[in-house]
Amino acid sequence: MAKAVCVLNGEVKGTLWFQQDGEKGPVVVSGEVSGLKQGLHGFHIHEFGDNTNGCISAGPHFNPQGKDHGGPTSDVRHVGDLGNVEAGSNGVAMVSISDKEISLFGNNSILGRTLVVHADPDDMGAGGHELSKTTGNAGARLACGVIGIASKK
Ligand SMILES: [Cu+2]
Ligand SMILES: [Zn+2]
Repeated sequence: MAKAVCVLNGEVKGTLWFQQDGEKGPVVVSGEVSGLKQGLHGFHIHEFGDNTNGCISAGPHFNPQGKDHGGPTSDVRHVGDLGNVEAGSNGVAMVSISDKEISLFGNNSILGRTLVVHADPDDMGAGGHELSKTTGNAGARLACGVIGIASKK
């Protein structure tokens, strides 16, 4: 079992865990994000593990195959497109995602890259906005954190 972790820092807080059973298995993402406005918030892996200029220096969505933006179940998507998390009226989003594109191994590895939570919903490429095919028009980057190798405990 490979395991990674990300601590989000910014206007909202959170800790997310990534677990993968074997190199080909899906990655299960779990944890929570708190301090959010109620509703949907874009949730992506961005290309760089660089936070020197805050979440901006994380760069674009992780997209090793040069595809258009989409949603997690779209045929056409960035590897980093994990869709949205949804916060309740208490501002907390409980995250429970199983994704077949991201990996902790090989070309699609998310280790050393940045997880970003956005201010607005990700339209999964279908919003018709000029940004729909690149970012899902998910708005500002509320918080981010670099994904690192977790201890075994
Ligand atoms: Cu993003
Ligand atoms: Zn994307």
